[in-house]
Amino acid sequence: MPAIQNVKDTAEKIKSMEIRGALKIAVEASKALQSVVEEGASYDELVKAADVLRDSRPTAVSLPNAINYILHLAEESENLEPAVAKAMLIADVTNFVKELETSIEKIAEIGARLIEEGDVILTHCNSKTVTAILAKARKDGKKFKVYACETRPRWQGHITVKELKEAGVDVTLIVDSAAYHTMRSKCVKKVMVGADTVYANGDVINKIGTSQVALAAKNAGVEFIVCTESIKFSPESMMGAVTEIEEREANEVTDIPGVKVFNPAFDVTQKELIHMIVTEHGIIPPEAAYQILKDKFGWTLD
Ligand code: RUB
Repeated sequence: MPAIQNVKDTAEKIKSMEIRGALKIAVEASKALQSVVEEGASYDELVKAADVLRDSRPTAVSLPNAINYILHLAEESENLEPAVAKAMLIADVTNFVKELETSIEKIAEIGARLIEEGDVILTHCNSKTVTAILAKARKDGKKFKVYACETRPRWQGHITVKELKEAGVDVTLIVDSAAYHTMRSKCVKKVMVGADTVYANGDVINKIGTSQVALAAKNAGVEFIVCTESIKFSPESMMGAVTEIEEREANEVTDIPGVKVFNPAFDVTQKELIHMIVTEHGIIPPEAAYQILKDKFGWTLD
C-alpha cells in the first residue's frame, strides 16, 4: 500500500477510535509517518502527510507532539546528502517509536512499586499505561483488587476488565455513578488513571468523568494517581494554550430522536486533586510538570 494511503487509513482509524488511547495514537501516527519516510518522500510531502494526521483527534497532545518531533528530525537532516538524510531519518524515527513503546514498560516498573499487597484500586476508562502497571504488579506476585468504571458512552471500561482479567488481576466492573459509593464501601485506597494531556501547571486532561472521580476521591480521602508518558505533556500549555475538548456525536449517547445531547469526550482534572504523576522519568508532583517539559524537552519560557 502506498505510504500516503497508509497515513489516510491511520487518520481514519484514529478518528473512528479503532486506534485509541493517547500513547497508541502517537505510536501508530509515528509509524505511518515512518512509512512515508521509508518511501523516500520529500520534506514537503512529509509535512502534507503530517497534516492529514494532525487533526484526527484534537485532545490527545501526544499526537501533535509526536508529529512535530518527527518533522523536527526531518528538518535537521534536510541539508545532508539525500541518501544519508533518508538513512538517518529512518534510524531516528525508528528509535523514537521504540522509545515511545518502551516508555510504558518503564512506567509499569515504577508504578508497580506503588501497589501494595491487599490494595484496592479504582480506575476509569482504558489506559494501557494503567493496565501495564497493574499487570506488572500482579506478575510480581502482588494480590490486590481493582474496580473499573464502565466509562460511558463508549464503554472503554469493558476493555480494561478484559485486559486485567487476562493478566490474572481480581477486577470488578462498576457503573460510572457507583464510583464514590465503591470508594467508601469497598475501602478503595488509590485511584489510578491515564492521561491524554498534561498541562505545564499540572492539570490533567483525561476521559470524561475523570474529574468527578477525582473530586469523589478527595472527599473519600483516596489517593489520586495519574500514570502517563512524557509525550503527553503539552508544551503549548506553557504559553497559555488551552487544549480543545473533543465533542462527539449524539448517537454515542442515545438513539432517541430529536433529543439535544452534549457529549464531551474529555475533561480537566485540576492539579489540586492529583497526588502524583507517574512518568517514565520517575514520580513527580503535578506542580513539577513544567520541570519535565524544561528538562526533558528543553522547552522554556525565556
Ligand atoms: C482514552 C483515555 C485514556 C488515555 C490514556 O480515551 O482517556 O485514559 O488516553 O490512555 P479514548 P493510554 O478511548 O477516547 O482514546 O495510557 O493508553 O495512553
